[in-house]
Amino acid sequence: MTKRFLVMLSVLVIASIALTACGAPPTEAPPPPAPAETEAPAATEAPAAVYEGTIKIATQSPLSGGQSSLGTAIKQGAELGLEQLGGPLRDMGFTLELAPYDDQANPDTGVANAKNIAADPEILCVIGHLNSGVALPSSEEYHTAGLAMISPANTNVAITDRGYPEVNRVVGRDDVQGAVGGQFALDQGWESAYVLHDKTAYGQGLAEFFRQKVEALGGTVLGFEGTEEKANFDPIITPIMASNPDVVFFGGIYDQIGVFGKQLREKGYEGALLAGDGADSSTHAEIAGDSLLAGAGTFYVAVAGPAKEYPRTAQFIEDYNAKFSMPPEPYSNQAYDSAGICLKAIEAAATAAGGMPTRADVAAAVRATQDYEGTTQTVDFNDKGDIIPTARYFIIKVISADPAEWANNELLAALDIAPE
Ligand code: ABU
Repeated sequence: MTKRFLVMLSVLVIASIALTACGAPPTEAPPPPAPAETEAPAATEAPAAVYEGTIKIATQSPLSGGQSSLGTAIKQGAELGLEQLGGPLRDMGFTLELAPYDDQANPDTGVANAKNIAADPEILCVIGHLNSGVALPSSEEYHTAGLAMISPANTNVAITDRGYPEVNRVVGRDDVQGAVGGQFALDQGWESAYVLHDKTAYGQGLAEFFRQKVEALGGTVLGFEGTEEKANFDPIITPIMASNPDVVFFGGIYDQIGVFGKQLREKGYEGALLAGDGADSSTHAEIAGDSLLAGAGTFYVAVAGPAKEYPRTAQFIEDYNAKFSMPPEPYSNQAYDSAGICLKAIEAAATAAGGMPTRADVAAAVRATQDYEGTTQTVDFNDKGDIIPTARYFIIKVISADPAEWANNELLAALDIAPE
């Protein structure tokens, strides 16, 4: 071997050792990758439904002050509804709570409460209010928060005419109620009317619709006046007595109408006294007493009316009496039905979401309510949130001054009328 050959051989041997030490690729094919999992990839898997957490339904109505008998009826109706109709949501795993708020029949209080309601993420539906003048500004808050509201009592047309997708009602409207009152007055031969209202959205709106109908039918409106007076009506009664109308119509609530009516009769008015659904409370009889039966009598148009007038309310009346030791007042079964609609909508929205639904889900589900079998009627909503196909309007004559007999006042007519 030459010296040169030996040097080349050494270089080759050293290079070979170096390549092996550096992990040079083996000449064999690499082992196949581990077999893929047989289950579907996680990204396409539906997450398991999780039905847990607290769901609250709020009520807003006057629980204190002069209008609390109707406000309490709303709260209690909703409470019974939650207790009796909340089973499916509780069975799913949710905890249900009622969150009652006292709006004191005061718009500022209602709005302050509404802001608190909107700030509580557990509240998914609101049942309220009694007063349209409170419901209108409060529901601006619900609308902003995307929170469903069902009114068991509010009749002012703007409640639904604003077209808010969250705002619904299960009673009729004042354009119809006022017209029903005007038609009734003329049908009775009461051709001259003196019209009062309480300066609220409800009272004034209703009085306007009553006036329009009376005038359209050829009647005469001798006076049209708003008042917030609650104690001394002398300055208002004086021109009424001077003009001596066949009927005095008052768009307001019983705590004011009752005091006014009593003083009107004390001054010797012999004509008829007519009001809208705000007069429909047994507390009206407590306030006005025998004056309700004086002269040509006291009448009211009602949008809730006595619970016993509905075909499916027998069990509701029994259960309400048993739970609260008092008979249902107007709007209590409407609040019960409102609670049922809220609960059904939340259940549908939760099932679709596979867990806690959003407020938007619930509001959409409430508006999409189909053929809900309420105690008063089968409920659907039109695209504005008014109850369809019809709402019921009662014409009632007071026949007893006994508050315990209020639900037995004489039913003169019950009219089922579609929203205009
Ligand atoms: N309709 C109930 C009485 C009052 C309101 O709507 O304001």
